[in-house]
Amino acid sequence: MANSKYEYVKSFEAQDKIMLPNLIVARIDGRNFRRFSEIHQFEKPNDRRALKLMKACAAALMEDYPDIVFSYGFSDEYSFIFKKDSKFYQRRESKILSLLVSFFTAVYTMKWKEFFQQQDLLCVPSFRAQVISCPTLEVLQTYLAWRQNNCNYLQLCCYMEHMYPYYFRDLIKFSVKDWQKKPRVGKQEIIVRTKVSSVLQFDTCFWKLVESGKNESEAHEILKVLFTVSKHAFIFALFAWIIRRLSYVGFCDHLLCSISVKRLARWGYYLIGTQKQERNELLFQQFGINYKNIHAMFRQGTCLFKAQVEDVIKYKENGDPVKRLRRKVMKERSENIASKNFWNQHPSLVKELG
Ligand code: DGT
Ligand code: MG
Ligand code: MG
Ligand code: MG
Repeated sequence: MANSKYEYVKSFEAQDKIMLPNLIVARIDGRNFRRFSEIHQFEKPNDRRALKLMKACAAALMEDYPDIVFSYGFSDEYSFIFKKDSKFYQRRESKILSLLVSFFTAVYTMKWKEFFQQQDLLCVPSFRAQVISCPTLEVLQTYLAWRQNNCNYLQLCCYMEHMYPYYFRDLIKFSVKDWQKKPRVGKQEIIVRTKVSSVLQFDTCFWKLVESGKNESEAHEILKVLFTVSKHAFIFALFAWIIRRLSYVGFCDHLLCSISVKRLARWGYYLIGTQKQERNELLFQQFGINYKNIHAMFRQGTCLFKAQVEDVIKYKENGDPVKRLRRKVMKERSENIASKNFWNQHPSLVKELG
């Protein structure tokens, strides 16, 4: 087309280059996966097969595109992070997105049977993608922490749907750990956040009970007994929260001297903790589920890394293996991305991004 009468058309192409030094992050999300998960009878609240399939697609994508150095995902989404000086498709957004999303979707259908042996693929899965260009490593870290927070929050939402009618008419969200840092007030309600692991645990118990033939209200009745003590914990923490709130406006400073707000919260936390063991027992006795083994991937999402490994590429005539260093996608690791510890433990990742 060079120097032809058609060449000028090229100038009409949309300019969508992601400028250096921005880091390229591409996030893929399943379209209408609520319906997709119902059609294919995904287990609630988390379907191991579905999550593993997503992970396999992400890993395949990372193997094929060497510029992607890290990915994080949960539910129906994955974020892919490119190394900082990537020249992949001249850093053009439309090319990157279309490639990633078509590759991912194709692998998803291709690998379906590997993970869902008993379940046919009944409708076409589709994904959409968008680029987030992060100007610095700090922004990227915040972005990932935000996604992980969403992962936690989703679990929380499942829980709220079931718990709300019984215990949370006034108390909506509650976190014994966080509440002191960020007490929040809604319009009519005091908003407190529940510790995410208990949320997940409740949800797992709930759906397992439903699966075993109980209807939803029967399941509630069983779990209600296990949750009654928590109510006291909530009241303790609420109490402590009110005192703290009052202390902001200079009220009851003398009261604060005699009551340790922290101690109250810890008390509540302890009560919730003992409950947790009982629920773990229920899960283990009735369904043979060891809760400790399953909850990291569901709660934290999945991180995929690349690491240098020695790979055998061929064998010599005398049978000796010929080895090469190769970058391979590491298996899932569920970690707390928001913590400083995470980034300290992965200096090579920081080097590739920072
Ligand atoms: P969208 O992304 O706006 O087109 O709509 P959705 O429906 O994909 O919504 P999204 O992405 O916010 O939420 C993911 C949905 O996928 C959520 O409604 C539940 C479903 N889902 C994802 N993973 C699982 C799973 O492991 N088990 C079950 N039961 N559902 C899942
Ligand atoms: Mg979706
Ligand atoms: Mg959505
Ligand atoms: Mg999603």
